[in-house]
Amino acid sequence: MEERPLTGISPPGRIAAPGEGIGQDELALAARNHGLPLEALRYEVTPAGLHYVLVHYDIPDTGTGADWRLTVRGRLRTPLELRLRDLLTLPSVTRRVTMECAGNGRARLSPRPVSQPWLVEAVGTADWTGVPLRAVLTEAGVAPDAVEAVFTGADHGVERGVEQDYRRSLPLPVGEDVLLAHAMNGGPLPPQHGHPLRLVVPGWYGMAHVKWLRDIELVGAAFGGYQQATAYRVRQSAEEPGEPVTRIAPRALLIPPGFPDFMSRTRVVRPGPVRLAGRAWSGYGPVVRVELSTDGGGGWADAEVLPQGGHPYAWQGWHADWTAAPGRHTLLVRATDASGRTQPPGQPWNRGGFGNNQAQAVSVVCR
Ligand SMILES: Nc1nc2c(c(=O)[nH]1)N[C@H]1C(S)=C(S)[C@@H](COP(=O)(O)O)O[C@H]1N2
Ligand SMILES: [Mo]
Repeated sequence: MEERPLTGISPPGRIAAPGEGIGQDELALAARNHGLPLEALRYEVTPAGLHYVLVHYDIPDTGTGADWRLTVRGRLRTPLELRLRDLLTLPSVTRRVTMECAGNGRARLSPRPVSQPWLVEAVGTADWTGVPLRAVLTEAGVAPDAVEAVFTGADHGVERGVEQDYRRSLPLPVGEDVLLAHAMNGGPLPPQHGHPLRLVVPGWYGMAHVKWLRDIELVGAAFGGYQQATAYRVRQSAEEPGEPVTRIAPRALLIPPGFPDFMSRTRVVRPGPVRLAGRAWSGYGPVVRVELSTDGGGGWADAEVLPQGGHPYAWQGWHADWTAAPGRHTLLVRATDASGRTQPPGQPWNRGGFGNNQAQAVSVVCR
């Protein structure tokens, strides 16, 4: 359905007051939308149940998926109504893709935009199997005056006073890497990850990867829907139009070394050699450098970065050796990609809390 106002239940967009703690509203979102337990960075491919989850509204009831239909319509030659089983007969490809929520890092911002309060854990890597979107669009015959494809999920809700289906667009022509994915890590999509069909847009932040995909419409003008023109814009003030959120900024994360304290999550390591390792990724090309500081940013040394190994959209492993001395330490890590983008020491602040890729800091006690 078309977006329409539904007023009286949506709180306005809000920035937390200085020193204001995480509220019940943020906790309610955090308890639904889980992150990657950071020790799971050890897996090259994230087991599906450990992959981060973000769902704006409810996980829709998609049944067994047997009756699922994807409609393809708008500015094209032949409108299509594809049953899932028809899609499954088309040639599929599998791509290893690192996906990250654009709001990752939001809860570290000061002042904090009030929304899903991610720290750094909204990331995961999966093997997505699906039909290249281009193959379906070619079959439908895209009209010359089509400028964008609009993707609609089966989920429905209200956000900031706008009742809507979750809906996002991509400019045409779409990349040859974009998939209509029907499998994750070799099995059917789990309900929370878009069963039975989702879009996968390698290199882009999560919001573009529309789950529970039921409709694609080719349109002749830029899509101005809520998730495109109101949400997911980088802006300093509520009034400015801002820039759209698109590709993933570089980030490196550490597999937490040693063992944790339950509440503070401070890490404990023993004196002597410690292997530090983690993953690094960027939506702008391969990571070419990972640097590590073991003294809170005083000095930096290069870690060894593993090559992409045939998976251009997946994170890369990295490691470095550290000789831990008794005491308290702050480990910092930052990635630089082939485009020259890197991670700032401070926070790139914006009202939505998008793309905050400031270098990760990990507190370690050695004793
Ligand atoms: N239909 C639909 N698609 C969606 C969303 C949603 O709420 N509804 N959330 C988006 C956001 S913001 C992110 S970060 C990713 C998360 O994908 P995952 O839960 O499979 O990790 O899905 C995207 N696709
Ligand atoms: Mo997201």
